[in-house]
Amino acid sequence: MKLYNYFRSSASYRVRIALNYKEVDFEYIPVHLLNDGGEQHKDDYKIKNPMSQVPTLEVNDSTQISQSMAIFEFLDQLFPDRPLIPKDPVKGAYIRQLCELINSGTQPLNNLHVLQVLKEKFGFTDEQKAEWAAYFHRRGLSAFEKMIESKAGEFCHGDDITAADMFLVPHLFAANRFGVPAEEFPLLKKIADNCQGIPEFAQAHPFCQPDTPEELRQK
Ligand SMILES: N[C@@H](CCC(=O)N[C@@H](CS)C(=O)NCC(=O)O)C(=O)O
Repeated sequence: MKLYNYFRSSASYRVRIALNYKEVDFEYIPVHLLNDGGEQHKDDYKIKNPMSQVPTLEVNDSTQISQSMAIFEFLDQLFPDRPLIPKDPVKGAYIRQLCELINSGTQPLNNLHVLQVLKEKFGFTDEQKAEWAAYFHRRGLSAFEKMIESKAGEFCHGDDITAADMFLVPHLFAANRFGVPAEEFPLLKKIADNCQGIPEFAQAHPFCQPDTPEELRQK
């Protein structure tokens, strides 16, 4: 499989963790979101992903899957061992709800394209853009923390690693870039620290990918 992705993209980071967790070998194809107006907007990439976003998982010449949630469900169906989303309906709904809180309720508001449109079409200053992004990051992460309070253990779902942890860790990384440090959410920070000790998470970190710029690369 080929994963079209970008080192710093939180949705790409989610999928890298899941692929590592399922022990799937994949070819890393970088798509630079800023260079040359953004490689995600090039015609040859838009054939694979008409939304001009990463990640896209290419399974073969005729199967390209975008949307990290769809990729997670696909991986669980193809490789049922080590489920990302529990099969139990109630537990499964709890994990999907946490993933969607990030995937549809928080991350899209801070997406690169949204922030570019706010500036270019609606006249936001860089300061207003940063304020907007921080507001929505805080709103989502506060709700996420509330939602897991009574169920968390080492991870979001007791002591089991699930998709919720794989959505949370990249999102905290993204929020930090917008001036919202994980320290504001002690329970989330604890879980993220636990996750970072797991090789499948650590190997997916943005600072050790093939397209990580030299100045950010973890030594
Ligand atoms: N819901 C999508 C989100 C994909 C997404 O927003 N990707 C961002 C990077 S994290 C992107 O490609 N942005 C490019 C742009 O905004 O131009 C998923 O889960 O895959």
